[in-house]
Amino acid sequence: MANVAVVGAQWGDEGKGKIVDWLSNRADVVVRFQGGHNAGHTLVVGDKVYKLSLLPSGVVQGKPSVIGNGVVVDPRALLDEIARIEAQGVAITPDILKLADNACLILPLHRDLDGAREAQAGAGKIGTTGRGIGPAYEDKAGRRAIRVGDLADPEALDAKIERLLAHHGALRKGLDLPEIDPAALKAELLAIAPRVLRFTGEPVWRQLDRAYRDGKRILFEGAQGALLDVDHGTYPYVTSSNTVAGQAAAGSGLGPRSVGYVLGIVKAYTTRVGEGPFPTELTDADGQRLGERGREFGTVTGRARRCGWFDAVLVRQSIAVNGIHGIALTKLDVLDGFESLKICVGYRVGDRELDYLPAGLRDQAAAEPIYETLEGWADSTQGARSWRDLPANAVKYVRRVEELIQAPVALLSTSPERDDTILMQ
Ligand code: 2SA
Ligand code: MG
Repeated sequence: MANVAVVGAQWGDEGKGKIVDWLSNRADVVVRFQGGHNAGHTLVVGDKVYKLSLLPSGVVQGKPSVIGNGVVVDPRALLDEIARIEAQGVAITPDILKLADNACLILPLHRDLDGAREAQAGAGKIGTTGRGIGPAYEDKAGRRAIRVGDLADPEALDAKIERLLAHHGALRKGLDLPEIDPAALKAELLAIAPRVLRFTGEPVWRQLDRAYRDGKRILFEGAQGALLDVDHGTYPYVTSSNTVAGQAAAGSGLGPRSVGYVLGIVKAYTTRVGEGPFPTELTDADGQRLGERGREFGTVTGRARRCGWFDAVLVRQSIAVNGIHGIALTKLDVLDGFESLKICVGYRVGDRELDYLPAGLRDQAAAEPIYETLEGWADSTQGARSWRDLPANAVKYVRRVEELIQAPVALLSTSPERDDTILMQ
């Protein structure tokens, strides 16, 4: 098996957790390369359900798991999550978890800013997860972030905190947030430093380079989805990181040659949480049915997800910008019992017909889907473990999806259970 990068090809929540878990069984190292605890991956293993936000899915299997430099790390959230997963009987030792010392931290002041800005924006809000992700990436790009490795250098921390607070002080004043005491922030950071630093050591890029040279199988675990990518997504209704497969290289410190296969995770219909354009959104009974049958509530914030028909235009675009070799199609069973199903094959924007999503927000919001209708199937596909178990119309749906998105279905997942996965090739 080549080194695989797994990325979401829609707006996140495509069911990456299950596929990553399935693949991490076959990998030697699992790496997160972007995002933070805004991700939410649910793993179902036997009768146990693990909910991961920041930890790479490999930890559940006891595989060496790397939080790469491209991730923004809330140290409190990290320690809480470790405690929660350990309470479920999974040991997370420094042999298992490796944290990049050049990853940037999310601090309480980032969460404050995220929340205050969203509140102030009113109807213009992004609908963020409120975890401080955006503000943390702003500070990273603004070259004033505090990084994991800085926790090991108490003396240098004062100047860094001062620099950071010079920026945040002004912002907080404008938002009526209380002033931050630098000494208190420093004390807080130093108090948790040892528990975070135990997961650091040899540079992560070097550990990964060695693993690569030794022929170890590396799995890159993406979070969110391509339509939430800060460059390629529905900007500004996006997250603040690059979520596309190219980031696997930059966000881990292993170059692009190390990624052999890009697997896109694609849900058999479409969902999104938060605000922003969504051409195939359904606000009728069909949409409600997708949400109920698909249990479409966010892992992280519990918010109900917006639901709609499969959008082949978006996914085809995603496949191009990610360089996706093949897809894992998930949650096909949610479509069981619909009399007919629609697939979006183009957009009407004013008097133009487009076969891609335009970059401008106004055009995105105005895009009217052009649909193709397919017959549904009455029988259940849930738990199907081979092609032969699928009703003929379900097979037709999958084949049509492949044609439209110009990529093969490599895996078909028919329930949250690890073993209900059909290998198509
Ligand atoms: P933020 O908090 O700054 O990243 O929010 C910006 C926008 O990005 C959306 N967002 C998400 N949408 C869906 N799923 C997300 N996380 C997963 C989950 C993860 C996954 O299951 O909850 O599949 O990896 C996620 N994270 C951010 C958010 O709704 C805003 O629209
Ligand atoms: Mg999710």
